[in-house]
Amino acid sequence: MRKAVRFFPLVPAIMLLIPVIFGSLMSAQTSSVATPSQTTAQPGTPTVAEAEEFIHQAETRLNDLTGKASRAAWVQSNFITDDTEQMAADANEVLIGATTELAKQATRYDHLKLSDELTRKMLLLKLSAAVPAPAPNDPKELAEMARIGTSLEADYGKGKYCPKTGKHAGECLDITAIERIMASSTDPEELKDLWVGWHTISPPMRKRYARWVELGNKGAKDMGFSDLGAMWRAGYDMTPDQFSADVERLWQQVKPLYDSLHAYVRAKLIEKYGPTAVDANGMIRADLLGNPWAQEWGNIFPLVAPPQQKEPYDVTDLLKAKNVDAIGMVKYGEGFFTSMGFAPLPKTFWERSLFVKPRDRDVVCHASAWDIDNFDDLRLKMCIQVRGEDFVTVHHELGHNFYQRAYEKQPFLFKGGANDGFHEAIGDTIALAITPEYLNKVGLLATIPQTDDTGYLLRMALDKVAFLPFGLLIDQWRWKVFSGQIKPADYNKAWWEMREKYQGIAPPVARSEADFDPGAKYHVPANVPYTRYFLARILQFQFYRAMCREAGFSGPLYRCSFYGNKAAGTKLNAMLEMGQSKPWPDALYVLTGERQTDAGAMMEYFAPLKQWLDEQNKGKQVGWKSSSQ
Ligand code: X8Z
Ligand code: ZN
Repeated sequence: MRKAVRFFPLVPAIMLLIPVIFGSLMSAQTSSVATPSQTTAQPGTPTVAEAEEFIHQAETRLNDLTGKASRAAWVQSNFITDDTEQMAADANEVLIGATTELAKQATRYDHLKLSDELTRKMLLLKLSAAVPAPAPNDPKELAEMARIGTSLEADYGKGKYCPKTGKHAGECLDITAIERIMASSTDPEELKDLWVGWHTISPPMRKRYARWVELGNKGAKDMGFSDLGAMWRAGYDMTPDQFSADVERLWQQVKPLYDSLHAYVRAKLIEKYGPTAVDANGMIRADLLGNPWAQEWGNIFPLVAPPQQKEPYDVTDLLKAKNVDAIGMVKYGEGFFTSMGFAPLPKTFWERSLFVKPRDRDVVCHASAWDIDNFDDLRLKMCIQVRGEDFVTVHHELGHNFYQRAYEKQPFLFKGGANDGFHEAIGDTIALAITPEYLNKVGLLATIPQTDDTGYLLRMALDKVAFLPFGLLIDQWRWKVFSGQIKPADYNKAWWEMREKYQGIAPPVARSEADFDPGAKYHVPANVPYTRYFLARILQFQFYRAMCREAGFSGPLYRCSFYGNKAAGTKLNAMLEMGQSKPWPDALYVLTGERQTDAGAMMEYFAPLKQWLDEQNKGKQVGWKSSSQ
């Protein structure tokens, strides 16, 4: 589990930092937060000066170890071999061991009255072992956990489906190829075959995953948490229970929008594929939504577009028409940030990043942004395809890199997102501003179409709104796995109960406990927490609305772009450069003037579409019946 390293989405990096995040909360509400409770007996009563020295030493040590683990993880993700896997696991073992040890030692200073800054650092240090998981006490178990974590992610990276029959007989398809075909195929047999084929990569992970959960829980319990899920949820400046309730509040805020979209898309898919597109309870077949996990549905826009309102342009076509290649796409992304006043990326970013899939070896293609030395060795690792979807992902990843750059002057323990949802939201906020006006300004789109905006909004909703229940359910499943409510013998059954309940989708073929479908989604074998993406989907609209205000934009929210606007950039930077030095509501306040995560901006953005969807759905059933209800 290279999770210990500082990169996104690899928890690793994050973990150090991220845990930090919730630490802040604790300083505000000491008694109500889930503070790790164990104490490490040491002789003598410590002084404030010793506490300062302890934190100084801890930051120096962790800075060094994260750098080493990041480099090992970088090489391992770029050259997956047994040797690099072992080297990355070794470096990670050292890092996780040290982080856990320091987190425990920090409790020695609990009774001291420290400055706010030092109090927050202590909190963040205690939480820094949370992601992917703190080390169990037994060094053998720590080594085992590091090995399992690394091997699970490597197995995902090496995953391939080699069909024996059908259109792709004789080929071996990796996830990049499968995603590409599933994005455009409308052949239900082909889609089903690819879906089932990809899900064959994960059953071998099941046993190791269950063991990893056991070990992760041991570490979390040693740190005073009921289980690893509670420890993950402790990183949000409130108690784990308060965080669960907050997530539920947000879900209830956006669920009516999702339900309207689901009902509309379902009707269109029945028109296209006939009644077999949907099961008897009204759930949509999971392989028909343009994506192996049905997490974003933008690729099926042509199937569901409003009559006469086909999307007037397609970003993939625009990129291809201008011969923009992978690096060109990243240059556009960088250009957006620099137009708002951010400094360009360092030269080493261009020299050291991986932009395209190498032909001769296995790499972890899942996109990630790295901060190798916790300073300015920023890198992107992505198998970029020239298509609109990847254009958005490039902006997403650069958001991580520009955030990392913005907080580079913070001390080690404050280097991180205000919370992990913030880190995931920055690049997406910029990508929301890829409007027709923006594309026109940068020369990708010759003329701005003068059409009704329903098509544009529907296209956005297929990605942004459809994602919400998916963003939620992965950790709803994992939290229950960690707490023991879901037992290994029920992993797959419980997974599909969640998929049904939240997304209203059903597998194209019967599933059983011989399958391990959660393992076919990167973040499960890679042990990257996922609620961050749910939060980010909501936060990005809050950030976007605030930046549009700052830029003086008037008009429907979804037409706003702040490209070239220095005032919006300055305001964004003011939040980014804080890192995680303050509880996240303080950071949110700096950019938006608000202190609560709130889906109001997202609902405002999609309000005209919601009304339109509800008209289309008149007289039709909305919702579905899931077997667990
Ligand atoms: O994992 C990612 C990023 C890296 S942090 C590419 N995302 C989630 C996913 O792909 O499942 C971005 C959106 C959700
Ligand atoms: Zn990300």
